[in-house]
Amino acid sequence: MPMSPDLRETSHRRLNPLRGDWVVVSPHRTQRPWQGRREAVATDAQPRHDPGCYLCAGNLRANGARNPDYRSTFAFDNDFAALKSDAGDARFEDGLMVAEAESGVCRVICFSPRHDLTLARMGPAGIVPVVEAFVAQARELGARADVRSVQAFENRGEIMGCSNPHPHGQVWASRHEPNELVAETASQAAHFARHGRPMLADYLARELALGERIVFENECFACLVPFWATWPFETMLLPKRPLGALDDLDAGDVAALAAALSELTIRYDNLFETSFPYSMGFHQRPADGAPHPEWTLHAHFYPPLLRSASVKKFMVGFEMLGSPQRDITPEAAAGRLRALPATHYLDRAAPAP
Ligand code: H2U
Ligand code: ZN
Repeated sequence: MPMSPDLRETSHRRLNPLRGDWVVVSPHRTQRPWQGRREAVATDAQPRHDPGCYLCAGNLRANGARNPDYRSTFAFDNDFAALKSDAGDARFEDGLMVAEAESGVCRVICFSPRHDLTLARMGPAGIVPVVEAFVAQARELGARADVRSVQAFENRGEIMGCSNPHPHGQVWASRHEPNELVAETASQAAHFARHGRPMLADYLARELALGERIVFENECFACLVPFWATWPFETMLLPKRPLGALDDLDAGDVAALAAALSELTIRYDNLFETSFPYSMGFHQRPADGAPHPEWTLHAHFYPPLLRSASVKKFMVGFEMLGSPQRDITPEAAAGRLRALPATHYLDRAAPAP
């Protein structure tokens, strides 16, 4: 059943069934004038190799280790790892104050030796080794007895606090499931117990039938703006066949996922004709050896930009203290992303003079 026209024009709230919470949607509010903060837009052209970059091939890192002369991707243990594997088993409990040791492994993955590239500029074939590196890391770390959950992610752009423009991502493997994963495991398990089917497979089937929040699809993956999206141009990548973890991808899935990552990041760059910032990451089943048929591998993209390269969305006030809120509807955001060209704006032929 299509959504009632009333909800398209008036304030309402939408359930996020993955997290089990709500987002407030205010479609009537998009005309609000903006006199607030504009972000500086980083437009510096980057060199192919930066002698001062700690991620470029052959360079020294901050702790004195030297990167090899790598030609494709390169993974290393984070020199300032947030989680250490030798954290021990200590536990403290005093009423409401509870603490316990948390252990893990943090790695950095350079996507390319080229300092000046981003996923949006690497092309599908160039992204295949990046997906393969995420898969290899997730497989290796997920097989460890002291790891229960593996997060593979990319934090892109100065506005997101990314420390270096060199294309890179991270993998954090931890003894405990992090908060977001605990919530997603619980909601997917509850759906599976009730319906006998994975929640996100049911969700994608419905979205493909409706079409209005689909941005694009290829043979193995679909990209959509979730019905419950919080960030203005938030998207998810979902597999069309049952996949529970990066470990389950075959060669065809890897190629299709690389193509989807390429197309999405190009569309994002085209949205405001800027190198588009975001935090993205893959969510996958717990690495506890159980089959977890309830789980569907997926990627979330959380971009901060709202209406231009220089105006970002702030999650403050009611959103920090109450619930997140959005103005542009998920349907309108999907429509805008869908209408954009799939060719990068920097590759489009300049108009004849
Ligand atoms: P971000 O750009 O998302 O901050 O990630 C860069 C990571 O690289 C960060 O976690 C690590 C930082 O700890 N790093 C090293 O491991 N070695 C270095 O020489 C510098 C940065
Ligand atoms: Zn570099």
